[in-house]
Amino acid sequence: MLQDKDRIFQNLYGYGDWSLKGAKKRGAWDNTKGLLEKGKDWIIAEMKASGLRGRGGAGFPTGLKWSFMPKPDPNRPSYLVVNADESEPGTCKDREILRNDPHLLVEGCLVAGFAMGASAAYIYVRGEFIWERERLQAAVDEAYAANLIGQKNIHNYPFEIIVHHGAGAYICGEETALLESLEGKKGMPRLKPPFPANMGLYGCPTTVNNVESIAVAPTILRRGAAWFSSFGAKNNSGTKLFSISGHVNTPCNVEEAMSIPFRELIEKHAGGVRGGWDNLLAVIPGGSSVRCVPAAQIIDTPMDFDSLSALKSGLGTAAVIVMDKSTDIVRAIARLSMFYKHESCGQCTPCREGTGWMARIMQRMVEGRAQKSEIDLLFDVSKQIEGHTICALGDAAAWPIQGLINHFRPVIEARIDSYTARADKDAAQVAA
Ligand code: L3W
Ligand code: SF4
Repeated sequence: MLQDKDRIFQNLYGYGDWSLKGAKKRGAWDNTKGLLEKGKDWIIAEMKASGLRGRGGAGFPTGLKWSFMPKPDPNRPSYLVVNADESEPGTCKDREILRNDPHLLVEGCLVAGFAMGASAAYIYVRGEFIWERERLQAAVDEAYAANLIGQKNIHNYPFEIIVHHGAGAYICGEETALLESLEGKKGMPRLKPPFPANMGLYGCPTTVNNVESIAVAPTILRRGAAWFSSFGAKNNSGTKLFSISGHVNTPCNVEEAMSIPFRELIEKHAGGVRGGWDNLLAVIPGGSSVRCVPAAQIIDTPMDFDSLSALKSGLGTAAVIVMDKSTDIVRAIARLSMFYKHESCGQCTPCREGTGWMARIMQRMVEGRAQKSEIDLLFDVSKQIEGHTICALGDAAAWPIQGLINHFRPVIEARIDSYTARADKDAAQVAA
């Protein structure tokens, strides 16, 4: 288990002082100038060596992403954009950073912005996060007042931070929809390539990173890449915030070492599964956009990108949704299908039509009012959506259904049988 001294987020639960004074006592803003003086190349090399992979869901290597930014051009500014539009069902970790340790993010923006030659950071905050946005803005204001950021600051690197409040659309968490929204347009994903590093905000080079990815950067640089990469497994290093919800005794957010086995994570921090381990049905380990994993497969699995991918699921945002045997798993996945139908931006046909089609047939599966042959049809439709859309929302809508069919087909079939038997009985009674 990770020791307290190795936790980057020392004020995750908000017991301490969130302000600049409190943050400095915990080590934030400690010799930031010294870090910058080591130069951009050193920062990017150190981030690469740390093995940090993006904490927003995709797990793309952070140092590598920063290295994609072109050399500074006076006619074409570069930007850092922080994705604080945390909306993935089950995920509530970035919210705690904004509330309780916002200076880690503010300092991270300066360090990351410097490394990639950005003149400003835009932090895009989820629409529903009203007082989180106020808290973040207060921290940014403190940083300006203390000359830590701004055009003239003690770090000798002119840098602005702008907090932008979204309007509450899940799709604006997709990086290019977020950029459209920042530009004042409807939040609709762009085709990639070009990637934001070449053509991002206002057509300029831009890196979009998750809140947690940026907030951990200063501590990694201060304590060293070797320290960070000593946690977790190869290619899955570091510490990680997990949001544990559902049928556990004490749901929580916790920072743990990456690759901690699922059972250990739940026993140590969430008080075990409600009703004991024999009562575990399945887990969605990475926010709603990944396939569920049945109990027997996940119990001893290391909670990291590669181990969960090997189970055809994913670490995603590390939002661990635990379901015990009281769960109606068909209804639970049908509810997610409704969510994706509602959040689809509608600009590409497989997603616009497919999410609605899947949600309707899932509702019939919940009731048992379906033909067994439709299970394969549903799977086939999900396969036609996967990989055939502009952004990852299409995949995200398809995967939970594929997980359900792969692992729980007998549950769907039993429901259809039960409905058919009831219907036959009713028909016989009417005939009699
Ligand atoms: C330059 C290349 N840049 C990739 C960059 C790209 C992006 C990052 C990852 O989706 C997933 C999604 C959700 N040159 C590049 C390049 N990049 N190749 O690397 O890209 P990608 O396309 O793998 O992922 P994505 O589009 O960022 C994110 C899943 O995360 N998810 C989470 C969703 C919700 C939240 C939230 O509420 N906070 O994140 C959970 O699973 O479904 O699959 O920056 O530009 N050649
Ligand atoms: Fe919009 Fe869905 Fe297409 Fe993404 S996949 S661009 S959400 S219609």
